[in-house]
Formats: sequence, structure tokens, C-alpha cells
Amino acid sequence: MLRYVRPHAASLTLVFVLALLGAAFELARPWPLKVVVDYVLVGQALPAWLAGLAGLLPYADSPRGLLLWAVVAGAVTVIGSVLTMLVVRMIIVTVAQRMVFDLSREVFARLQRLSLSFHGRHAVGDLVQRVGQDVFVVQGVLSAVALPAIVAALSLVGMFMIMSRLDLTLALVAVAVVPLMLAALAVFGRQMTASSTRQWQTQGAMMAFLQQSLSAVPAIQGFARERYVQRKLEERGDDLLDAHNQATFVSLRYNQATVLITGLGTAVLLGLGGARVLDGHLSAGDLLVFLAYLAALYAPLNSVTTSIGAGVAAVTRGRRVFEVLDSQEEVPERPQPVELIRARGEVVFDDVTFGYWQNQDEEALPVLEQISLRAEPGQITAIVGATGAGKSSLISLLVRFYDPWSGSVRIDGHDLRDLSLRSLRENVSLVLQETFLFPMSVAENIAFGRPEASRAEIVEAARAAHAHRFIERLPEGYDTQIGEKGATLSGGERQRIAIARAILKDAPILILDEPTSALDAHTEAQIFEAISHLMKNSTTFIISHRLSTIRRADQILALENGRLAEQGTHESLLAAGRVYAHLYKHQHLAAL
Ligand code: M5T
Ligand code: MG
Repeated sequence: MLRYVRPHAASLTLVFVLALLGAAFELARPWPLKVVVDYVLVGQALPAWLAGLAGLLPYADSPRGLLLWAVVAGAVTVIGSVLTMLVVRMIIVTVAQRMVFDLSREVFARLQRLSLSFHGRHAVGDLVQRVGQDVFVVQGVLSAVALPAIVAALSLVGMFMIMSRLDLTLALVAVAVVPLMLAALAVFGRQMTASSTRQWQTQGAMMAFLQQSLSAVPAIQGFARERYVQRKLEERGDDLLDAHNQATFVSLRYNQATVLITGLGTAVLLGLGGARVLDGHLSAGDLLVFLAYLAALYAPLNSVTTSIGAGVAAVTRGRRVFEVLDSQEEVPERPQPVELIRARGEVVFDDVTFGYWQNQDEEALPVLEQISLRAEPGQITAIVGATGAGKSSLISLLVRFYDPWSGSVRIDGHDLRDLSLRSLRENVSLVLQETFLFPMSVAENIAFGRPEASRAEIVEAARAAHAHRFIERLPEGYDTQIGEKGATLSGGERQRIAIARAILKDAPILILDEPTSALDAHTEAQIFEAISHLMKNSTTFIISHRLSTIRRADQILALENGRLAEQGTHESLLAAGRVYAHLYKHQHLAAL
């Protein structure tokens, strides 16, 4: 966390200096009390330094005048202490908010870079909780942990020094509570860590549940399962309440234990101190100063223990934040990666085997086994196979969403692992099986892969994707904002925007994963006509179930259970009468 503190070193130094000043005011606070009791009420003679000071002030020679001046001094110390702490808190809050924002920004940037396997393992809602909420941990650490700890440490030292001059034995008894406090921390600390970890995990799970069910409202309503989902929410709510209660109870018990320890300490000291006054070792005013110090000493001690509680929570939430920041990249770049400027587009898979790891220590089965293939620039390669055969997995290796377990994927002879991720992905246009639209205007969505594109280019791409007509009919045409999840567009319209996006990017390698599954056969044929015309120099991979599309391909790859079962042209594969011919027959492709 120090890395986030460093830029604010100047402000924090100022805070430290002001905290010193504040501690000095705190130290001065009980002294007017002594003046009033010993010199005004009891009527002892003033010590030399005080007599000298009183000589300078008007009316200070009478008891009532002295009383007035003692009250003024008391007011000055209070005002001084309040003002310093006000400034200190304002600086801390400003710095802390800045740090929270910086941290949040960095976690978000990190989340964008982390691989799809990381995102596969973490629910969106949980990550939102981390970016949006758990980052406030830094604010907690500064204002609830670091600041009270500094103030307490300073006061502790100062007060112990003054108290020990008043009466060493009493001062020692007073600080004897510190080890007791540490013992209480040892007893409760572990419980606090455990309950706080559970608390924030449950909170993250709740966010994940909310996010997932709110994005599934159409399904929930369509199945009339509102009550069912509500019940699930309530079960989770019970869990969450339970976790919050547990955590609160543990820290309450701990706080009350510290209050008990300091309370008993005060009682013991009142007894001992009273006896010292009776013995004549101490004046009544000294005892009052002593007790005031005691209260003032125990307050920050209590607050340190509270802040240790806060610190424990901070550590567990901090862990959630830094787990993101520290998680290792699963598709790492080389230190000096090759920058692929504009690829020719020759793609080679060389004996590739690949599978998904659910978590690191679990055995996983390969999803793709020993795949070898080659696609030349300008060629169209169609990938066919039953659902779950591994088609989407195959192309996700080509953009390096994942790395193969063994074998290699190469573009223009470069192993993908040698290329910079950015330059690799600049060279690929992608239409994913699931269409992603962003909460921006239609034009911005189309230009997502090339934000600098002109409006004319955007319109041209939209025309090629047969999207221009419906976009023009939208309320604000190309400037219409797309609602969350593209709720205002039909499935086919969303797909056509995604196709226009890929066309506009105009990369040497084009990947289409069932991009037209929601379109009628006629529109699909027209779009492919346009694509093959526009992208005649691109290496194209297309996953489709439609014969009209597959037929056009220069080569067809048939996947079966993660293996490349067949490879050839439409005619040769039909003649071979194996996997492709089988698919062809059973899916009634011929009808199209
Ligand atoms: C192939 C499994 C999936 C299937 C196999 C994306 C993904 C897939 N799988 C995982 O275990 N984890 C994952 O993150 O891999 O899946 P695919 O490559 O998506 O299959 P497809 O594209 O051929 O199928 P479809 O339905 O899109 O035509 O066993 O469980
Ligand atoms: Mg797929």
C-alpha cells in the first residue's frame, strides 16, 4: 500500500506535524484544572514560574482574576486542539479520497488486462464490490488506523513523561494496562480476522447474486420465478446479516473488554492516588491532572484498539483488492515482445492441445487435442462441429484469450506468445458468439475497434453489414445511445452492429463465431457477399451451421470432441462420407 501513500508524502508529513501540535494542546489541557484547585481554591502559593507569568497578566493577582485566566487558558487549549484536528481530518480525508480513486482506477485497469480464465473464476458482482467498495479500505486505514495510532502514540509518550514526573509509581501503574490491552487483542484478533473475512466474502457473493439476477430479469419474469429468486436473495441476506452480526459482535466484545480494562485501571489509580494525597505526597490538583491525563491517555488507547479492529477489517478488504492487483497474468507478454505491424495473415496451429482449468490444482480434461491446421492469407476457413465440440475454444486461442497447454499457434511464423498482446489483437477482427454492445452511441459501438474512423466509414461498414437501414430508423440514427445489454435492439440487429464493427476494423485476420445465427438465410448470404468482397485479403475463420456459408469456404475443418476429425473442401468431405457428411445430413443443411 506504501506505493499509494508515497505521492502524498508532503501532505502526510504536514498531518504528522499538526498531530504533534494537537498532542501538545492535549497535554496542556488538564493544567488549568490544577491552577484552579491548588492555587485558587486551596490557596497554595504560586510556584515561581507561574507567579512570574501572573505578574504579566492584568488582575491575575486576585484569586478570581486567576480563575478567569485559568478558564481562558482552558478555552485556548480546547480551541487549539479542535482546530488542529479539524485541519488534520480535512487533509486526511482529501488524501484518502484521492488514494481510493487511484486504487480503484488501478484495480479497474488491472481487471481489464486479466485473462478470461481469471474472469471465468470471478463473478462480475464480486469484482464490482472490489473496485467500488473494498478500495475504500485505504481511507479506513488512514483515518481510522494510522491517524489515531499516531495521536495515541504521541500522547502516550508525552503523558507518560509528565505523569512520571508527578508520581513515577502511579505513572507505571497507569501504563500497566497496555500489556493487558495487548492480551485482549491476542484473544480477539484471530476471531476478528476470521469474521471480517467472512463478512466481506459474503458481501461480494451478495453483489454477484444481485448483478446476475438483475441481468436475468427477462428470464425470471418469463418463468414467473420472482418469488423463487426473492427467496434465494433472502437466504443470502440471512447469511450476510449473520456474517455482519458476527463481525460486529466480536469487535464489540473486544471494545467492551478494553473499556473494562481501562475502567478498572482508573479505579485502581483513584484509590492509589487518593492515598498518596492523604499521605501528603501529592496535591489534590496533581491528582486531578493525573486523572485527567489518565482519561486522556485511555481514550486514544481505546481508539487504537478500535482502530486495530478497523485495521483487521482493512486487512481483509485490502486482501480482496490486492488479490486482483497481484494476480499473475495468465497470458503474460515477453519482456521485449515482437510488435506485429500489419500481418500478412498466415495462421498455423501446430499440434495444439488445450483445456480450461477451473482452478489451478484441479485436473482438467483437454477441450482441444492435437489440432494442426494452416490458413493462408485471403483464404476462408469454415469450422464446423456439434455444439460443445470446441469451435469457439479454437478461435479464442487465435486471439490469445488463453495459451495452449502444448503445441503452438503462429501468425506469419511468430508464436503468439512472442507478440505483444496489443499488436496481436490489432491484427484481428472479431465477432464473438455472444454479442457485446457498450452503453455508447451506435456509431461509437461500430467504431469501437477504430475510434478514429470517420462517419462515412462507419456508414459504409454498417451498409456492408446490412445495418444501415435499421440504424437510420432509430430515434437518433447513428447517435442513438444503446441501452444496457442492447435491450432496445433485436438479436439480429445487435449481431449486425457487431459485424459492422469487425468490418470497420479491417484487420488482416477476421474471425466470425456464428455471427449471423440470428439472421435469416437471405440476409446472411448478402452480408457474406459483402464481407468476402471487402475482406478479400483477410484470412477469415468462420464458424457457422449454414451450408450456404460453409460451402463458400476454401477449406472446411470438422471438429469432433475436440479433435480435428476431417479437413477438406465441401465436395471432398461430402464424398468422404464421414463427420461433415453426417452433420450435413442431420442438420438438413441441404434445405438451405
Ligand atoms: C468446448 C468447455 C465447454 C465445452 C468445451 C468457453 C468454455 C468452454 N468450456 C469450458 O470448460 N470453459 C469455458 O470457459 O469447452 O466449448 P466451446 O469451444 O465453446 O464449444 P463450441 O463453440 O464448439 O460450441 P457451440 O455450442 O458454441 O457450438 O465442453 O463446456
Ligand atoms: Mg461456440
